[in-house]
Amino acid sequence: MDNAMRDTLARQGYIVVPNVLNQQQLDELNQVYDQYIFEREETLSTARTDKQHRFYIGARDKHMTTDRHGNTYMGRRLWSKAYRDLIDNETMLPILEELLGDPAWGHAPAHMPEELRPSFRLDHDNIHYKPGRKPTDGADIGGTLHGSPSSFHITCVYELKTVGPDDGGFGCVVGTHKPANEQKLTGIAGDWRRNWCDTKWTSQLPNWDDDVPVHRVEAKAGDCILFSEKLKHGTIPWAGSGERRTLFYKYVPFGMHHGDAAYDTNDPELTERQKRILEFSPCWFNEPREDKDYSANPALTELHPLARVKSDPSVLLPGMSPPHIRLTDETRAKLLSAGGARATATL
Ligand SMILES: O=C(O)CCC(=O)C(=O)O
Repeated sequence: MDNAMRDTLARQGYIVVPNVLNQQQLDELNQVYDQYIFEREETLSTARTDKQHRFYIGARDKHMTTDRHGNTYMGRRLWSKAYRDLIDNETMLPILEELLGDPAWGHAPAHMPEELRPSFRLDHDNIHYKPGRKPTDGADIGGTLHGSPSSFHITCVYELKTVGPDDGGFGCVVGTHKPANEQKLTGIAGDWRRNWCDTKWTSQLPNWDDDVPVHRVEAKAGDCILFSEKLKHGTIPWAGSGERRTLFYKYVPFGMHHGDAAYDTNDPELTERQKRILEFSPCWFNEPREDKDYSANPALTELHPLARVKSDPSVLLPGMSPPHIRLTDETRAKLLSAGGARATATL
């Protein structure tokens, strides 16, 4: 990442990295995607699924396996060399290492030891597909705004087909990864989460604050939109005459829980580096979600000895906020009493 990219990312909360994938990679990724869409359509047409939702690919078939630490993983279906290679794409890898490893960006907790900082993890992935729109097609309502300055994950958005200026797809409220700008957005009277973008089917609130403009992000096939999940973002209704084919790879700093997808790390075709990026950390700076069952994943509950109740904000780039360290009340109390001055000093 050069300084111009760093400045843009610090200001906007996202950047578009051009030409990350070449034509051969795009062809291979699209070929597997084609097959998936074909199978999906067959299943859904027999199930008579609602037309509006049929092209959203969310849950995928799973294949369970267990790693050397006794953690259980679910394999994913869109899995071929081209997809595996996206885990540690050579252009995006050094950018991710920097953003997820340097606590100045507000993703890695400040108390994470330096030797662990290069070790980030692919937390989960996602896919959005939309068929090309015809004038006779019904409304597409898009999605609500989400993301928060206390988030700590980073997403690489790979476009497998070009997204033009009025097509829709990824949109965001520029600069809202910083709390001062987020407050301008959340201070807008009305349902700003839903009414954030002017399209054929949706409208932006008339009292929108010009200091926090919405960007409809265009990208060529092969570009990667990298955004911080601190940024308020969402899906703009799809209006393109061509398809939307987008892949989302969501990464977290070492030792941070988010969605915890759990990949098949026993796949013999993964490289050592890819396995390292997929594997759960042996210990954590935050705690697992209470809404999930971690009994099959013992390593997901081990707190790192240097865990703290909050990340020290003094290391941050101007205007940035620290990651939220999710801990139970019990752990928080334990850390505060055991760590004494060390734990409270960062409060
Ligand atoms: O590109 C999009 O459709 C928005 C994606 C999104 O909201 C997300 O990844 O959380």
